[in-house]
Amino acid sequence: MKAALATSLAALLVGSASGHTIFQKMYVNGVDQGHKVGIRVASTNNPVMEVTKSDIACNVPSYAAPQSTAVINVPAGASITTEWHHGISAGPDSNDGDDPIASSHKGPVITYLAKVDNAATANPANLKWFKIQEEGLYDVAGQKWAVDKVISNKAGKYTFTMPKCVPSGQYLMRHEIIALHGGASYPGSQFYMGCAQINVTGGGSASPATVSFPGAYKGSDPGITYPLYWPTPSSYTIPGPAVLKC
Ligand SMILES: *[C@@H]1O[C@H](CO)[C@@H](O)[C@H](O)[C@H]1NC(C)=O
Ligand SMILES: [Cu+2]
Repeated sequence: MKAALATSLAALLVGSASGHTIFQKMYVNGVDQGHKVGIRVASTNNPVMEVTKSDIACNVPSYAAPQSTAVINVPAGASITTEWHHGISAGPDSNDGDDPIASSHKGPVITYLAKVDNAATANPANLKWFKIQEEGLYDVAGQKWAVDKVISNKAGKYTFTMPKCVPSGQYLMRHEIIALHGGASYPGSQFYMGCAQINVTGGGSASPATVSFPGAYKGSDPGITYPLYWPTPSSYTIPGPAVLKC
């Protein structure tokens, strides 16, 4: 009985391992900025598993070659849409049941910015990050997570607003999905992120408190070690600091 349970659990884990994802495209006020343009696209769709590793900042350092040198202009207050896919693909892959990400991969979508001098060349180590967006379990009755919006219509898209008070200038934008299906113990939750190279224009004068990656997350955070399957989730505490309020 115990062995059978272990076997089926192992099968579940192997099955779900195929549903990974990559952040690879961005739209500003609905305008497509181009596939893999202005984004440090991870060279693998495998998740980062350990919050203490340097990869937790902007994913594996060997970004999908060639890494874009573009910097995307983002007016403060603009609508940003990101696009995720299971593999590297310019659009939805209708033949891939796990595109944009396997439906098992429930969890939050979170976005941070770090001020840099040159977004195209900035080293993601030792930056100071502040959170500009977060969404977790947004519909308890329907058990709907931010990731379900990414999966919606298989589009891989997620939309949020660049806060108006973010100061003008260049940033790395760390955009993240945390998949909680393995999160009953740590390490188990899967961290998917990519960093976009952006230039905020027409910004404000916020001076938000900052955190480091690694550093902002602990394996013991209630939003990281999280029992997704039982009991049925009634709340979820998104990890990291408070979102910037303008
Ligand atoms: C950022 O935007 C400002 C204001 O439009 C512009 O002067 C500057 O050249 C831009 N920088 C980059 C790297 O695009
Ligand atoms: Cu996965």
